[in-house]
Amino acid sequence: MKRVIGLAMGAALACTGAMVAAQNDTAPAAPAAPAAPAAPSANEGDAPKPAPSAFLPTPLGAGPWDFQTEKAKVHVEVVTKGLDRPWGMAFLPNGDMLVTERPGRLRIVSKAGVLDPTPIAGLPEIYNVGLAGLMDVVLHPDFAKNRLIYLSYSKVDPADPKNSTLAVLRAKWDGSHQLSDVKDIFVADAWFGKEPVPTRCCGQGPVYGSYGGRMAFDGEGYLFIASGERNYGEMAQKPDNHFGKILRLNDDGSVPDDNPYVGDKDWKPEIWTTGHRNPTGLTVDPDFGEIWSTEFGPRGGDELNRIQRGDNYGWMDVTQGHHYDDTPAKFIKGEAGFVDPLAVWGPPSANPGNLTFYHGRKFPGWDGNLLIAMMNKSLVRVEFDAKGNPSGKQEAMLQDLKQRLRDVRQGPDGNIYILTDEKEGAMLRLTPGK
Ligand SMILES: [Ca+2]
Repeated sequence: MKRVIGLAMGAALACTGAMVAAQNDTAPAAPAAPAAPAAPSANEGDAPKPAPSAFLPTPLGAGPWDFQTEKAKVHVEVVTKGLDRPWGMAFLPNGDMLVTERPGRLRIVSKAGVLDPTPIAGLPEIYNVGLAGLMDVVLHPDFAKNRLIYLSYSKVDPADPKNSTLAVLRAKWDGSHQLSDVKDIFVADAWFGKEPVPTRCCGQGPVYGSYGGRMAFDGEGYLFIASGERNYGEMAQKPDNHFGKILRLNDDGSVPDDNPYVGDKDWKPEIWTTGHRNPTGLTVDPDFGEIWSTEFGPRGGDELNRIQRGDNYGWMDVTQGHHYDDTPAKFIKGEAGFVDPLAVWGPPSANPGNLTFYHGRKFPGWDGNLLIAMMNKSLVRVEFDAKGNPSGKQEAMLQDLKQRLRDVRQGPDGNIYILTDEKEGAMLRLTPGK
């Protein structure tokens, strides 16, 4: 099954350019953001200071809200407020949820929607300057038996408070307010920020951004980690580091023997794919086992990619976005040796967060579609063609909420859960409307 699909998709890649062009036409309408005076700090779509009005947060309100979308009626309700920049969520076997907050807290939200006021203790020191902080949470595939969880975060260099990197810890959590057996199973060789900061091209952003940080287990129990290029794009094409790479590890952090570059002394063995900018979306299609990722382009050039073993996704040689200082991109698309995105947005940027495949019948017409949480304040639904590629048909939804959307997941109840990337952040639940 997988092989057949793989072949079909390989053939389909040949016409990627045309599809991308088509999708540009149907890209969701993003608010026409005024050019930010401090453009590089607008990485990840965060508000520059002073903030133009388009970037100011809008209070969510109490809800609920009902929307008639193209194919389905959607009822949106607040599960909980009181979350500070929530970044990732994981559903527990009993229906409760773990939620990360970027400043460095791990919270419990009960199945009934009650936010436990006491964060779970036992996290290491977390670097939370700028867009750094605590990022994703995932459960071990055998969590019900072994109680292991994984957290991605930005780790500070004990010897230099300006130097940081992406790290992943594994811990045991017994359901209390305390983690145990906390251990880094991966620390990216992507330390950056110490002075003197190397000279970089193209007006790249601050040294405390672009960590990536999203994680996902595939059906075979391998842990995939999206590692950002830290606004040091010159490193993303170099194989001897973890800047701008997607990585594949065993559940204990060791390197699987069949990773593509194992045994090649020029490459870090954890590397699965290379040439990424800031991938903050990563998911596994439960039907086909494929891995999909979103990543931030520079100004525009945000991407949706199917992540395949050993491929090179281009950054920073190939991009359909604009560099912040208007340096022309070296290559745009169709370059030999590089994989082009299957959908691309902007400029203006859509700022994609996490993504998930929806499977079910609660939302008519959505089965098999991708849902992408966008920080341009929309939930984008991506349709597919018969070959399993994005068809070019997209729908942007939930814009009326005016919330930056960071994470989207399908819950065990078949409903859709969203985290808003706001200081006054919330978890939302989408159920079928009437
Ligand atoms: Ca790319």
